[in-house]
Amino acid sequence: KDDKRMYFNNPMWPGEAHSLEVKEILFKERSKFQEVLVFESATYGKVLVLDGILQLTERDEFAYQEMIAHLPLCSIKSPKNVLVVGGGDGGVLRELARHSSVELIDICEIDQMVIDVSKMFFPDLAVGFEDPRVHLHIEDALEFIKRVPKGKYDAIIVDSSDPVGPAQDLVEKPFFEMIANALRPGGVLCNMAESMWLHTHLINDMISACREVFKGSVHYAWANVPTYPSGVIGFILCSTEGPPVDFRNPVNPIEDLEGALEHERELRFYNSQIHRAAFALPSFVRKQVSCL
Ligand code: AAT
Repeated sequence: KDDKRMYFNNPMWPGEAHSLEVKEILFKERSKFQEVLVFESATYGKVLVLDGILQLTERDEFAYQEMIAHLPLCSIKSPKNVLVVGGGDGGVLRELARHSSVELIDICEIDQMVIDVSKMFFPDLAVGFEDPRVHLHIEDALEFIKRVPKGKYDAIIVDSSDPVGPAQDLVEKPFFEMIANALRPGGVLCNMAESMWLHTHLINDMISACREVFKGSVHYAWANVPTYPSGVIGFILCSTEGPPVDFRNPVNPIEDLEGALEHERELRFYNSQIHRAAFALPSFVRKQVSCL
């Protein structure tokens, strides 16, 4: 009975759980912010778990990292300055490296232990930190963002954990206001935005807050990632007032970017067709999620 209670009591997805067979626990420690766990699974490679919530597996991480990075960066011409919030594993940085127009990548991750663990167990993701354009800031993003000069970034990617724990404030309007301030006119935000099967309420709240703050456009896109709850994950894409951004049609197609496809790691999920398709929403979502 206790096992059952433990298994099904996550507030983000009560009453359901997805299992992976554990072959071996490789790392388990409590950082200042969360419990960090890495295990070798039977069929998905190594898995990173924070506070009991799966963050990535070696087998399907590319779908999430490619989408959260390229949806925003392929929606504007020649992005130069980019901020990543969270993303301490380095996977998003690895994807940003494909964009040769990018000159500066700031990353603000709250937990040094996530970075250390990624360097130890996920070298294919942590490789992202080796790019000389990357500048690492270990801090709560809520504090970091306050000091960013107005209009500094062309794109901001919020690759943060679910809003229970240290990422709680990152889905609220005050944070979005600071993000909008940190973006140039016509700059873009791509924010991890949960599952349309499980979190319509949260998605609705995030979209309404974004609509109030971002005077350009606000859209929802999604991708399937088998090991995230319900097998899908969404993204909110917003632009600030300025040159209009039509997220649904990539103006900076990845196929035309020099070096992006010939990179030593090939793209395994994202392409321009997937980009366009990601904005097509099932009817129940169009009905339940307001203002899309
Ligand atoms: N690319 C892997 C996916 C993640 S990792 C989320 C990261 O956000 C974690 O490393 C966590 O330490 C960091 N983080 C959480 N709160 C903050 C904060 N306030 N400031 C800076 N970084 C933060 C996300 C997976 C999504 C899972 C969907 N269910």
